[in-house]
Amino acid sequence: MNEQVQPKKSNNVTIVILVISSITILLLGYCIISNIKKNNEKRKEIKIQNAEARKRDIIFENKYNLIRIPAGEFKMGSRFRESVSPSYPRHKVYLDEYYISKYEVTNKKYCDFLNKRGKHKASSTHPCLDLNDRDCLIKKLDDRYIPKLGYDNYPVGEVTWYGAVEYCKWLSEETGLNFRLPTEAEWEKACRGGNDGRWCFGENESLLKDYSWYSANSGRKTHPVGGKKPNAFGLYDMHGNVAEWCSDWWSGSEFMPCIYYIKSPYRNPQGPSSGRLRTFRGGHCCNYAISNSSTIRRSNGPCGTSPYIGFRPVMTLR
Ligand SMILES: [Ca+2]
Ligand SMILES: [Ca+2]
Repeated sequence: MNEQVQPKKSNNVTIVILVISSITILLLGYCIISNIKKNNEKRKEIKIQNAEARKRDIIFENKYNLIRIPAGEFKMGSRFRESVSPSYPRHKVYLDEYYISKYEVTNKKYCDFLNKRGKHKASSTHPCLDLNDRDCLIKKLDDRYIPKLGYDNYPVGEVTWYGAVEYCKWLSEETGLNFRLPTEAEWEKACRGGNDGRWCFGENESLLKDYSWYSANSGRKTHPVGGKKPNAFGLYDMHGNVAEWCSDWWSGSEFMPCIYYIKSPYRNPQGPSSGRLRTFRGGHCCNYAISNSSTIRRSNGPCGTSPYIGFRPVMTLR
């Protein structure tokens, strides 16, 4: 009797093991397949997002001359203490994504703004533009602001910091997008175009004439925007032509390290919280090569004007 029961028991155990193994294999298979499915869906979603972002970038570039600067880290400031500007010490900075204008703002665009506004005052005390300066390339004729003959496509100069800020506010209202002046960090990252050197193309000074209107080739005059080579991001005249207002209060004094650079926050630095002067960057058509570098920093009172200080806006999606 016993001899017959023994094989039946072992058969049952085998069946149970087989059933459990099959269920485990089925479950494992299900997990693997659903994981592959999920990964494929994620990849598809990223692909769609990237395609949409590319489409958006093309629209922004074609419609508003904006170039996207991807989020990420860069090294800000000069490697060495230099006598030309307090751009030391070099420090790491992380910036969120932003868009920046391919060109300096022109007299023609600035006239569009002034004509919509109907006056060249930012407030009762702050002018947008030093219209009475004979160097100003914009004039008022029969209540209309127009560029002086032949200067439509030249960068606007004689513009105050307030005038640059007001233009960005107007552009935001016109387009429904969020325009403002760049921070110094945004300006410098855009200027470098991924290059750690003195200029956007590296250290070879003889190449500067291809990228910049500066003392050696400008005749001490500004020139139409976009006339030289763009940097690696596709931005024109970051070195020279007109220097460009930034949003930051000024920190620094000649021959000294920049105090703000020593304690600058790592993420999206906005500059000192208060001050007397505003920063402008990039050098201009009368500056020597060394003063047209990616790190050159200067300052002026927010109501100060010069034919050689203009600006370009940035735009952020958030
Ligand atoms: Ca410039
Ligand atoms: Ca002036």
